[in-house]
Amino acid sequence: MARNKIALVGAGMIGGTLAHLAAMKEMGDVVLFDIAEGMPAGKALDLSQAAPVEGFDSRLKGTTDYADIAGADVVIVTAGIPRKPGMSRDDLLGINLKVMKAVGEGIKANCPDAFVICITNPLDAMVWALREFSGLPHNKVVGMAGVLDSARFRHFLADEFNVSVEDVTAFVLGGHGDTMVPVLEYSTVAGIPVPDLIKMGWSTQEKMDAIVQRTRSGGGEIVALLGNGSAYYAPATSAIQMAESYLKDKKRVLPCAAYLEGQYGVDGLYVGVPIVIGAGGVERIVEIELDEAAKAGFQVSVDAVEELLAACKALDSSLA
Ligand code: A3D
Repeated sequence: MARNKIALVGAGMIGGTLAHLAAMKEMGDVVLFDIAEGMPAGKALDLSQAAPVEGFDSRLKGTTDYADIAGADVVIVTAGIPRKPGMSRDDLLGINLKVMKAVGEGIKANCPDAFVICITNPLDAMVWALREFSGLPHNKVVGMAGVLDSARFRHFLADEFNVSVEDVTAFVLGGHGDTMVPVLEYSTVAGIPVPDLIKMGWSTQEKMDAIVQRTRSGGGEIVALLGNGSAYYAPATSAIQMAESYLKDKKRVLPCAAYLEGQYGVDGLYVGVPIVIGAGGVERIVEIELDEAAKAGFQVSVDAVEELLAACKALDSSLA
């Protein structure tokens, strides 16, 4: 059986970390594509030289030629520019939209059967644009944000409750950004919902509210600390979890930006919701009953995504 092929479009901070993780997990052979000359080949060579020490047999190649991503089973897209301190994700729109056009066309020409995971920000708009430019079916193009946002939420909750991160599940809906909706009622420690834990005296509503707020601005906190760029370890690991669920047909239930066609009252947008990822790509969209507060929060998020799509359409007439 041939090895899987994983193409990473964008070989920067997240792209390099993705290559390292994919190789260490022997998920398949890895192609690092970037427009920067030399850099993807340098990273591929460096990682290949880690192989004898770690004992992984993935083959790694760096390239500036789209032909090298031909036949990829999974494509993870980080091409574009990240945030600098003081920038919002939306400030990236104009530049990254043009990048999505080039990447979408590259995917369409070389690996139209791939499962595509977009990470480039502003996420919910870029995944939509990438799908439009690539012409791939909606169930084969998803955005990574919810796995990361809920991992941030889980980390803060585990820290507050002083329990293992493994026993904390968290639920985050909506767009990636300040309008995301962490849902406490569906966030648990070993199955016990957070509101019950508050009743049990494990924490207070005030502390939970502060954690929700810190989760919403979790990316910005790291941007401010790094001073030059945005988070990359946790974003990479989150996308790898999604890729593994597809390649191994694990059918994980993961929060991702998925294309909605009527679910949650939304039609024709990519928004963060729980989905099942298996060999068929997005195999199911999990539609849960939301209370009034979560519904209102979700709507704010949907409105923000709609605004970004309108901006994309204004910038590129082929999207209108
Ligand atoms: P960075 O290290 O700058 O890497 C981006 C790479 O893209 C660079 O190596 C560029 O040379 C390359 N690139 C630019 N234009 C093209 C092109 N047309 N084709 C191919 N490659 C190109 O950034 P990063 O890896 O830190 O972040 C990548 C993206 O992910 C940014 O847009 C971030 O905002 C975004 N991001 C998203 C999340 C989410 O949770 C959604 C989290 C963190 C970062």
